[in-house]
Amino acid sequence: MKIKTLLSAAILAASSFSTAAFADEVTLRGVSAFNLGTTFSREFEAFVDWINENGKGVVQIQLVGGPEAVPPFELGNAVQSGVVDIANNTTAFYPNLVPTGDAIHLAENTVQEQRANGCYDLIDRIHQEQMNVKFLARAGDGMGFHLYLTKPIDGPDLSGLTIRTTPVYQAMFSALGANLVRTAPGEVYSALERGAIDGYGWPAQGVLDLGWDEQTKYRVDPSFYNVDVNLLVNLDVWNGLTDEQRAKLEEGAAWMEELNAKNAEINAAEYAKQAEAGIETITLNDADADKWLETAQTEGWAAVDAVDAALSKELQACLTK
Ligand code: 173
Repeated sequence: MKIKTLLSAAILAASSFSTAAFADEVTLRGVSAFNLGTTFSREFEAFVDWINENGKGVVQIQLVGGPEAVPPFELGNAVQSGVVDIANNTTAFYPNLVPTGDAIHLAENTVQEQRANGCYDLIDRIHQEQMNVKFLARAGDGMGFHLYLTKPIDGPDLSGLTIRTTPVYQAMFSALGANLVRTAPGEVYSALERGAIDGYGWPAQGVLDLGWDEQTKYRVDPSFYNVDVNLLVNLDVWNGLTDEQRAKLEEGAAWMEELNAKNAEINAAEYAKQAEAGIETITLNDADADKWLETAQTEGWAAVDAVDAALSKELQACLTK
């Protein structure tokens, strides 16, 4: 009930999984873990537009809002319980519900390859069983994560630094000696401003549209992992849809996943904009970069192994080359 009270009563009343306009048309309420209009809501909003354009008379999505509607770390529970019908969320924000979710960003193959080799079905099954959601689609593929800093480093040693984290960076950064503080994105700017943190983990894209460049001096290269931002549909809602409605949502999902191919180009443009905004690049030398990436993969998988060794093995087999 806590989350429900955060959602505007008017919005809930207006469209509680309603069949108002057409007998067969259903409207799903969607919430994003990221501010609307910013990088990690971009694909979701494009998907919503696509569905509302191509799903007339079949299925529509009403975008309720972002983190102001449901706090990011509570969105997993909200879509699990059906307070929200469809969520745009990353596994790092719902580790309590799908503790092996970290495996997804350790993937070395593309979403399309994962659909072809059965890995998508495995990830979907885990989400259905553990979280009561249909794993509809994945955005963010083709984009890595970085460490951003307010002070320079000269190698992969983070001891003495306090770094903002999520489960994505936890295993790697702590193995490299950092002190870690877990926060939602909304708290990063003020933590930097106050000097409470010396840096933060974040993807290649999105620093500028959050204004964090004002408080950021360095980006450490190379990037590691692959971003996952996922469309999750409450499973009871999903199972209550008609075949036609589900097919339309899956068509939109495939369309959205094609957008991942643009990430290489967008990453390059974003790096150029970061440089223009005064963010310097610290490029680790070859040996240090090897250690950086080796630590990322080894510690990342060790953390998934520790949660569920059997599932970790199954995921590793279809996510790595
Ligand atoms: O750093 C984060 O908040 C995080 O884990 C994440 C994951 C996917 C997209 C953006 C941020």
